Amino acid sequence: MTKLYFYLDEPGAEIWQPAFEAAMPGVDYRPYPHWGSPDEGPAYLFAWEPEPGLVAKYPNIKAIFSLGAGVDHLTRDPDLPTDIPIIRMSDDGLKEGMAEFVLMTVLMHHRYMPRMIASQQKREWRRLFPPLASEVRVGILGYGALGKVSAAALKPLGYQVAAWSRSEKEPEHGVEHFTGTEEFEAFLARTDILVGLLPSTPETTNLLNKDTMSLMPKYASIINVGRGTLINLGDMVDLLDDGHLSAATLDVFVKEPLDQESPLWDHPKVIITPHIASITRPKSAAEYVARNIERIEKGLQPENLLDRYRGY
Ligand code: NDP
Ligand code: OXD
Repeated sequence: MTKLYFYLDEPGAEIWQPAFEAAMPGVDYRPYPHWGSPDEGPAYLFAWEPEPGLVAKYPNIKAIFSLGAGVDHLTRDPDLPTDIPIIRMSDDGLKEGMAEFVLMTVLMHHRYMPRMIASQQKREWRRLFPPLASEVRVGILGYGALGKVSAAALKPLGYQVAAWSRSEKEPEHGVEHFTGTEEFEAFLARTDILVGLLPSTPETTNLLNKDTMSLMPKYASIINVGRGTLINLGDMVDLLDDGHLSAATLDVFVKEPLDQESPLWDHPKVIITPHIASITRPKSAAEYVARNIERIEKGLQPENLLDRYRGY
């Protein structure tokens, strides 16, 4: 019988149990702290941000399923054993949710909604006339599972979509592609609305700073749904205040929840959402985990295995 440990850093473990029981009939589902002894035999772990040191106490864990597409909530544990395979979430629900959120926020930036909301708060009747979607250049940082579905959602509206990633890609679906550090500046220079969909790694940390964001056209805007480490927020606020950038929507932060004292909450050009751009949904996630446990048990490589060297 498959044993599945479950760890969530907030309440809600009970809504997952029926989904796992439906996807894996007979599963021995054990939400934390009811994991039992590690001597009871092998187990898989499905987790979001387990407390540091916990996983190391359970050498019976065969593989960890990240509840999210990102893995930084796991790998920041200094005691995490380096030999446990980690499988990233990439189920259909996560992709659909992200495509919706990116489409919504790109439309909001394109149609000047942050400025409309700021005007409303001042009771100001201020008419602004946006360009057509076909005149707006959207740039997606990261062209993986979520970058691709987001690009596909934007294209039918006519946006000029480009994407940037580490490795070269075949041109597809009319999305212009930029590769690596050599093409980063050209990518920024052609981007009016930038969507951050990168994992947190040493290479992506602080990638958007005063120098790089200044390369974007005047009145460009930023939507960050990847990880908070991407942006130097102090530099971003300076560029919003001096008018170089026109707006930012931020869904992810280095420290979550965002501090109560953060000046970002009140910034008239900033929209904050609490890491909900996309969420992992029990039914499709449980099916994804079940499918991958079956692969592991058959000796096959699971889908979306973390490459620890690349960091994603
Ligand atoms: P993928 O691994 O499928 O894609 C990652 C993309 O980033 C790839 O295109 C990769 O390039 C690119 N990339 C990574 N490092 C670099 C680099 N140094 N330079 C250029 N490109 C780089 O991940 P997903 O699309 O599934 O998820 C992306 C991120 O979104 C997650 O890591 C997570 O942090 C975040 N996320 C946020 C959510 C939210 O609710 N806010 C929800 C889900 C995910 P290449 O193609 O060449 O490998
Ligand atoms: C994430 C997620 O990795 O929610 O942020 O999937």
